[in-house]
Amino acid sequence: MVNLVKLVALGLALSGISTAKPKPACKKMTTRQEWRDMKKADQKKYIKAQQCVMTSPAKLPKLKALGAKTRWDELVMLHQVEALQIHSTGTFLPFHRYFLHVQQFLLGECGYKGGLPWWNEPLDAGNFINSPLLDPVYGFGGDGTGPGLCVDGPYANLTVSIGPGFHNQPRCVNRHINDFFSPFTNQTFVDDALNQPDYATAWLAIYMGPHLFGHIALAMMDGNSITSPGDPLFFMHHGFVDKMWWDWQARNLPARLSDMNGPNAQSPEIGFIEFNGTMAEEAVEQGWGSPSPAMLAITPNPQAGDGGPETTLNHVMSSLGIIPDATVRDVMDIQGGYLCYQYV
Ligand SMILES: [Cu+2]
Repeated sequence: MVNLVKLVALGLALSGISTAKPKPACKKMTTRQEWRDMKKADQKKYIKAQQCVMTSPAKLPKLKALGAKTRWDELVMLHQVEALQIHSTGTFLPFHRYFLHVQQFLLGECGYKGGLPWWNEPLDAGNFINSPLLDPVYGFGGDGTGPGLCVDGPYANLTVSIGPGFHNQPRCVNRHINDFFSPFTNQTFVDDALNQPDYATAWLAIYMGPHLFGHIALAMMDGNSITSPGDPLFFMHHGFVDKMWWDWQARNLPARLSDMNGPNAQSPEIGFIEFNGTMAEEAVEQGWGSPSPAMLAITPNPQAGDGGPETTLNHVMSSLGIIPDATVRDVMDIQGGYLCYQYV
């Protein structure tokens, strides 16, 4: 009997069929819980680590030279420097998945070992203002008040020095809740995105649907598209965005773990697809200004790995040195080894 098993194994080996079990790609799984499913103690741990990142001094000389004062500023600056290649593009979803991974790394520097929380926005669509996520103790603080629309809660009295747009001026964490637009994050719009047949339409439906309207309804950091990650609430919103992509992928993993396309940079004629006007007109109308020559000097080539204007699995994503570069292929599977997390 043993010999027979051995013979069969040998035959399979000779025929090129491996009998070895595939090695588990994912070793230490973290779990991303919806904020209100977390224990109060875990919410506190997350908030404390966020505060720590926001007050830890910047480390990277090239980002300090451009105005980053804290580790948090470095993270916001990453989003600022690459803003014109990670929005309105096919790289939007993979880059923001990578961006959350960079945030996880920075939280880890501050001792945080848990998974990243996320916000199930359909539960609060139309009523963001009363969301438990805006709690001043077990949440991210509420609607901004006063002239700067500064938030209360754990992120009050903290300063972010990156933004708005391509300017760098110290500001409080600020936001302005608008429940006229928050209904567009409801389950109907989520389902519309999840029902898209392929990546080309799915990224657009996520981007122009719940993602965009969540941003409009929260108006984080002056409602600024370039530097909204200055508000920690950004990462709860983008956990929701990332989960939408994963839920879409999970409906057909064999096809969707490799479905990738779309431009890898904004076209100068179009700029952000959600705003009218060319890139140059948007820079003026939105008050962003333009990247300085020093900023352009550290901006990655948006075609890196692609060799052309279309996003591929070989596309190289850079965090400007906060963590090593990764490819789009690395982040396609949230349990592929490079990433190792699950949404519950
Ligand atoms: Cu973004």
